[in-house]
Amino acid sequence: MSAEYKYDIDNFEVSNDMKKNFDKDGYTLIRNLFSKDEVHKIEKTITEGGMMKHSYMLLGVEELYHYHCKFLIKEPKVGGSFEWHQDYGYWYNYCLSPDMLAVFIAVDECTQENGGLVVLRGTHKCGRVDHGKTGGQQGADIERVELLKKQYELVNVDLQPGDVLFFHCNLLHCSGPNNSEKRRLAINVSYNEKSNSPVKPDICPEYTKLEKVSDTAILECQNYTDFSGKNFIKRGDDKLVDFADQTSSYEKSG
Ligand SMILES: O=C(O)CCC(=O)C(=O)O
Repeated sequence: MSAEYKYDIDNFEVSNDMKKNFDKDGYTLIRNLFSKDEVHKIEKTITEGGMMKHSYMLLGVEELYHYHCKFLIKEPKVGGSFEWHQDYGYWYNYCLSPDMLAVFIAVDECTQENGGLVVLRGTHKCGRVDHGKTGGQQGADIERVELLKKQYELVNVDLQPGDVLFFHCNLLHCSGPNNSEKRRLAINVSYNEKSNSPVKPDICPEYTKLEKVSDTAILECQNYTDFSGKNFIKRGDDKLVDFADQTSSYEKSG
């Protein structure tokens, strides 16, 4: 496992050591980046604020902007595996450089038991692998993944609520099904570099200045239900809709 860091709100900065680890392994794990109270508020916004109707079953150096964000829910016993893939395997269709990053935030415990992440440490250095249909999803070329598995370490990334994994868009990763009794809720936030804005029409936004908020913004926020101004991807036909414009097909039983 790569080095892990623990968040301390009064004394935390991105160190050279963290950057070095990210360059070497393709990811950096920050434990407890979100406190219990923050995680509780995030969870409440997703599960009680009405966002669930937008869910669907799963079948550094430059200025960054928010590319998109998804909440990833694996209900107990419903499966929800992700095939081996690189995020840039898809984003390549719109953005010319792999100068992009994913930030995986555990809202529930995300362990191997309930479909947590598995990464192939260091594979962000291998370039983009071809992606095609695998098991009903877009996944990385299986033959190449099998070869890479012989040379790169497979790491189970088990996260507790509030832990955050920052990972490079070319890092190969996957996750198994949730066969357990525990729900697995996470948020994956992606960032892109300013100069790497999509060059083709994309449902994800072009460069838009990212306004930083304070470290206490989540705790101060009292809005769980107003998503005005936010767009959601419409299930199935890759179109953007606003919050009201989606009929719920979220089924707890899967
Ligand atoms: O939620 C998961 O288990 C994996 C998500 C993932 O790999 C992705 O969103 O790219």
